[in-house]
Amino acid sequence: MNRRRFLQTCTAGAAAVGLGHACGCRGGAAGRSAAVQRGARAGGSGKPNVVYVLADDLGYSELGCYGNTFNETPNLDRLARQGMRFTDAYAAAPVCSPYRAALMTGQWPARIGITDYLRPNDPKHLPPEATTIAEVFKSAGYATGMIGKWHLTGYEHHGAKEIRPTHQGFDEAIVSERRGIAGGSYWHPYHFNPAIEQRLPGKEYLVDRVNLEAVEFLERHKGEPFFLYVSHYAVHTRLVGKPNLVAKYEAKPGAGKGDRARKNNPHLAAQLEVIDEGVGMIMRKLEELGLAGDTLLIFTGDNGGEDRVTSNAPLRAGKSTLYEGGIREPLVIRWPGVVPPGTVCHTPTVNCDFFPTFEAIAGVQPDPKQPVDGVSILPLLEDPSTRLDRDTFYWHYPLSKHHFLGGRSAGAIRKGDWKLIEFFDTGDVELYSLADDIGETENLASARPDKVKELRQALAAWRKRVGAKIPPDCRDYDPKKKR
Ligand SMILES: [Ca+2]
Repeated sequence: MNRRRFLQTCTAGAAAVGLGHACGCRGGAAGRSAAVQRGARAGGSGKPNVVYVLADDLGYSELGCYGNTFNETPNLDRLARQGMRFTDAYAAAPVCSPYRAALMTGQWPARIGITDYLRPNDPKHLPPEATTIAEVFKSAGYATGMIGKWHLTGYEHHGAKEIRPTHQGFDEAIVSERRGIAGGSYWHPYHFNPAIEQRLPGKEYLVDRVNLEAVEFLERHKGEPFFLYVSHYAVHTRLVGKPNLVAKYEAKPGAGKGDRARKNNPHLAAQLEVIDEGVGMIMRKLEELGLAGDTLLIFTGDNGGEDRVTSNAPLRAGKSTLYEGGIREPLVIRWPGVVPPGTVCHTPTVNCDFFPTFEAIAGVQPDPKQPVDGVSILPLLEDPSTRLDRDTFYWHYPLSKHHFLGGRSAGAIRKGDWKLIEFFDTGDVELYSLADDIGETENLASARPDKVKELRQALAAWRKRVGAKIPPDCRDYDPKKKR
């Protein structure tokens, strides 16, 4: 059996039983031996580095390489030319914390029990006993670091038990919150952690600071395999761009006005430009250190853009909803020697997939005690046309009142190109054919009762499998109830 065939068999086996690890090759160990050996340069450790850059609330349509003509993202566009761009990359949730829980553990948010964003005094946190991607890398001898937003715990400052990144496998947690998320605190001193000392001259801007810390981490750990998670607080509202960049975008044709513009938002564009600049700094630093060929560089977002400050068109709606605008994300991955440059992958993926993918890359045998819902995407990284034997994705987002951005208590399933959203508040369902209606404009529920029945049953069966609950107060509530 050749390597690719073996990988496919492995993925198929994993999908068939619903666990990313259940196959004999344990999440793609064969993929590792082949892909990793090709990715790692002669004389290297054989353990490729991984840099995962996450932008907060960055929608599907903001990057130049995703068709945006107002924002300027030259470095990310270059990254896409050198790597692979995904058109159907999903977030496991339409808001922050559950996305991050899924990223860390490879599990659906419903399984791990974090389905909404955590409040500052939340008694919930990512359980310390869960194995995280940082712990996976650490067990393989990697240096692990995260910079920026964590949002997987309540905070001591607000009377909660605080489980920090350093409790979850990260050796270093830099410029990270100790009292709630940034929420517009983009200038030093940072409201989310006043203990952070200024390091940049003049008025220090948070996105610049995160970028600086990222390249310094690379320099510090150049001699060993490393995993770096760069988790920007931008572009979460309230949007605050650097004045010179805001002025630049305000002067462009078609510019929206102010930080609440619903299209061509100059503040969003200004913030995104600095994130893009940081990706350029990381690319340059990797080149300079001779590590570009040994490093997977990943860029993505955690949930859809807030559609009161931007547009996710052609997708419908945005953050907090289970329409595509809330859950479909930009994803670009570069890995010289493994990922063919300038490729586009249309196979759907979800961010739970990174956990088994990283296990395969690091050569770590999975912990049999931790079920994993994602599958390794290594076969896609080598060949984007590979068909994974996994075609169904699930979302579970029970709310006891509407999200303040409009999201409703709901669950959703995508199977092939069919997508069903089941609203828990009213019991209504909507059915869309994404193949010819990416904007979810035509509800086919009454035209296709057979499909509705099939998908509803599959969604209910999945909820049972992963222990997803719909609390009574998340059904039939008064939509006007105040949060
Ligand atoms: Ca977010």
